[in-house]
Parts: sequence; structure tokens; C-alpha cells
Amino acid sequence: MTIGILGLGAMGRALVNALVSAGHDVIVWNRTPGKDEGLGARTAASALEAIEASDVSVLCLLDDASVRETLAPIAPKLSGRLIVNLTSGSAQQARELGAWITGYGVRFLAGGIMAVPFTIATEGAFILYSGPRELFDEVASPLAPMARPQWVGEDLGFAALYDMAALSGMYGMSAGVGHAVRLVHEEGGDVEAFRREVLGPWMEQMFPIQIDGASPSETVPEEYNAQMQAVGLQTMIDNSAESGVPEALTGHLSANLWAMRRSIELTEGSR
Ligand code: FVH
Repeated sequence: MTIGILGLGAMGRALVNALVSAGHDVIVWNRTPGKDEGLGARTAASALEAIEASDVSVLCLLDDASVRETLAPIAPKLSGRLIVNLTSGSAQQARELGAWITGYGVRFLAGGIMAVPFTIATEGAFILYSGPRELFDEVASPLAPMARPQWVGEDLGFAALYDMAALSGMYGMSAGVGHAVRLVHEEGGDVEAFRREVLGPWMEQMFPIQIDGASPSETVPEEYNAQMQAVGLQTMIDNSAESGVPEALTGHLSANLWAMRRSIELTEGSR
């Protein structure tokens, strides 16, 4: 199978490396020439040439606008081609892109990469796909060297939706740990020791509890004591201000405080 990779940014190049290492015939295209050097793949002179030479073409560009810009001039020539879009975007963008490009007879799958370039082709990496199951079955095995393929439904928006939601979880964690070390630093604490001896063990203890307890409900289970948590969160926000940390870095605490207050309000309203 010949696989086309369109987009040779950090992620696109990592995908090419994984496929070439697995012995695939890979043809690449990038808007700016020169990024194909040393990849061991064939180079196409245009996006159309790459797609026409490929059994399946993977787009890994910056954003939805760059995908539209790349495909719009050539879309009428793509009927019957199989295209997988791994470019990040919103669920609505994925659905609209799918409706538009399948209108030209393109067989289309949407995706979301749950990895960073240096974890591509490692055990933990996976890629979400959504769209027609038969198309996923066709590409899952050839694209597996990039990362474990995981189909999340026929709805073309679901891979993007799950991707955005999972990234929200990661950035929430990132905001929390970033704020934590800033707080310790501002007060002259030992950041290294704090990370190793306090933050790491604490996060490890709480991580499975957070994942198991994650819920779309607006009310917190009684045993988690929303009243107590609201008081604690306000103290954390006050402590942050007292330590001189910019208020903008406490957004994750404010979001949690809002959720606790909402839970208290709803629980009291139902009594
Ligand atoms: N890198 C990461 O950690 C994340 C992990 C999760 C998934 N994301 C998404 O993957 C897409 C590509 O990310 P990337 O890291 O490869 O991004 P860049 O290194 O910035 O490369 C961008 C490529 O997009 C091309 N490009 C930009 N604009 C256009 C356009 N208008 N027309 C055609 N191509 C365009 C750019 O080409 P050039 O600047 O070299 O000419 C690069 O090939 C992305 O959706 C992440 O959210 C990565």
C-alpha cells in the first residue's frame, strides 16, 4: 500500500518516519519544499500528485483552514480517493469538512492524534478515527505503525470531539501543575523537591480517582462535600494572591469553585 502524507511539520515527519520504518511506500508533500530531506520517502510535486499516487492519503496540516486551502483547488479531481484528516480541529469543522469533501466523491475519515511527535510509534500513542467503519477497517492496519488506531464512531465529528475533550483534561492538569510550582517558587520553596516528593506522589494518588469520578453531572456526590471544597478552593485562590502569583493562573481553581457553588445551589434547591 502506498501512503501519502501531506504536511511535514513536526507531527507529519514523525508519522512518515513511523511508516517508512515499518516498510511502507510513502509519498510526501509539503507546502514549503525542503522538509522531506532524510525521510526516506518519495516526494510529490503537488498535493494532487501525492493523493493520486496513494492508496490512502493522510493530511497533517496546521488547522482546518490549511486543509481547506490545500484541498479546495483540487477537490473536483479527487473522486474515489481515500483521505484521512489528522489535522486538529473542532467537531463541527470535521463534520463540515466531511460533508464538503464527500460531496466530491472522496472517501473520508476524520481523526485526532493522541500523541506528540516523539511518542509516535511508541506503546502509549493512539489515534482516534471517526467516520464510516468500513473505511476505518481498510486503513487501520496500514496506518497502525504510526500509533494504535481507535475508532470512536460513525459521526465524523467524534474523533475531533474526543480529541478536544482529552486535550482539555491535559491542559487542565497542565494549568494545575504549572500553578503549583509557580506558587512554591514565588515563596522561595524548593521546586525540585516539591515536584519529586509532593506533587508527583499526590498527582499519582489522585489521578485514578479523578478519572473514575469524572462526571458531566452538575452536582458533586455528597461524600465529596462541596461546601468544604468551596471553602478550600477560595483559600487556595487567596493564598495564590498572597504569594504574588498572577490571578490569571488560577483559572482552574475558579472553575472548580464555580462547580462546587453550582452543586451547593442545585442541592439546596432540590431540598
Ligand atoms: N505537535 C504536537 O505535539 C501535536 C500533537 C497532537 C496533534 N497535533 C496536530 O497535528 C497537526 C500538525 O502539527 P505539527 O506539530 O506538525 O505542526 P507544525 O510543525 O506547525 O506544521 C504545520 C504543517 O502545516 C502546514 N501548513 C500550515 N499552513 C498551511 C497552509 N495554509 N497550506 C498548506 N500547508 C500548511 C505547514 O507547512 P509549511 O509551513 O512547512 O509550508 C506544516 O507542514 C496540527 O493540527 C496539530 O494541532 C500536533
